[in-house]
Formats: sequence, C-alpha cells, structure tokens
Amino acid sequence: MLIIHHLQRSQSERIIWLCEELHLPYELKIYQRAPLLSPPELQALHPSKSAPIIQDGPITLAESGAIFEYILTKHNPTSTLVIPPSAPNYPDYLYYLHFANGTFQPALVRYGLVKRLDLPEEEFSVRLAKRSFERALGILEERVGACTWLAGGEFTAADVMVVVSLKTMREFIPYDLEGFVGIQGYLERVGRREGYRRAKGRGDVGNHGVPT
Ligand SMILES: N[C@@H](CCC(=O)N[C@@H](CS)C(=O)NCC(=O)O)C(=O)O
Repeated sequence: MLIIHHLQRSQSERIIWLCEELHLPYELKIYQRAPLLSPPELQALHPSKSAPIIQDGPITLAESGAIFEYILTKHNPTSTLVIPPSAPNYPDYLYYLHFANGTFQPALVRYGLVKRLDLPEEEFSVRLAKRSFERALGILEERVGACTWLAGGEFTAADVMVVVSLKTMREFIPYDLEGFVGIQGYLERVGRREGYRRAKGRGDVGNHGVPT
C-alpha cells in the first residue's frame, strides 16, 4: 500500500487529495512543522528533505509533480483525472498541470519573500516578483472564470495540483482574492467536492495551525 508522508499545511495535501479522488487506499503518516520546516524524521526519508514524500514498497519518491505522474500512471488503471493525448483539451491539461508548480507556486514564494524583506516598491526584484505573481494569478483568474475546471469541463489532476497554492499557501503568504470572482467561484466548486473534503478531514487531523 502507498504511504503518504504528509507535512501538515503543506504541498503534500495534494497527494492525499489525489488518492481520495482516485479512491486509492493509502496509509497516512502525519508530521507537524517543527516549527516551520519539516521535522528530522521526515527529512531522513529523502534527500529533498521536504514534503510530499511517498513510499510504495521499496520505492521512495519526492516532488509533487513526480509523485503525481507516478500515481497517475502506476495506480490509475482507468486513467481517472487524466486527459488523453487524443482529446482536444490535452494541451490545456498539460499546461495547467505543470503551471501549478512550474510557475504559480514559485511566483508566489518569490512574492512572499520580497514582501518579507520590506524593500522599496521600485526595487527591481520587488517589481519583478510582483509582476510575475500578478501575471500568474491573472492567468488562473481568466481560466477558471471561463471554464469550470482548469482543463475545461472535466475536473483533473491539474486542479488537484494548483489548489494548495490558492488556499493553504495563503496562510503563509497572504494575498487578497478580493475581486477575483473567477477564482472565488472555482474555490467554492473545489470545496464542494467529496474527495477534497475527505482529504482535508484526514490530513488536517490534529492540525496545529500555521507556525509563526
Ligand atoms: N517542489 C517541491 C516543493 C516541496 C516543498 O517545498 N515542501 C515544503 C512544504 S510546502 C516543505 O517540506 N517544507 C519544509 C522544509 O523544507 O523543511 C514539491 O512540490 O514537492
């Protein structure tokens, strides 16, 4: 059985949600941030020292995108949550699946870091970080304002990848979604999904909240 090593309030929320949407059995090992980074027991599992990490028999794997690909190809015989190459929205599926961790999450982290440094607004690094974050947020707003889900009409793994950056990560790097009606509606749709609710129910057990 798959083991998911889950650091609470982290990107490993995705893996629990993915398994819940696929109705895939898994064992969950929960770690608390110590106080902000991962604890030594989690760090010992993989050179990445960060969550998510999964184990599947002798295999230990880190990195959200790699774990998604592993689970979706090895443990998903009916190809649920995946758009096939023959479908017209296959490129959209691929783009948003990779956009989540290739663009949006890094842009958010850079934006959060420069905000913490409290540099002057006109500083190049501040302008660059702000511009790439706003651009990435704008891409999402436009997409989910026009389509129910990122790949189009169907809920897919791309949605499971992106949502942690729109929800949980805002507890660490607050940003305002006022006026982002597309994203607000999208998050409401996400919140109504049984798989999402089950994942939160399991992953948030004993959650200590965001460390300061
Ligand atoms: N790109 C990696 C990022 C992993 C990552 O940064 N995880 C954070 C949680 S969101 C973590 O474990 N932080 C604690 C630490 O690095 O000690 C992935 O998606 O798996």
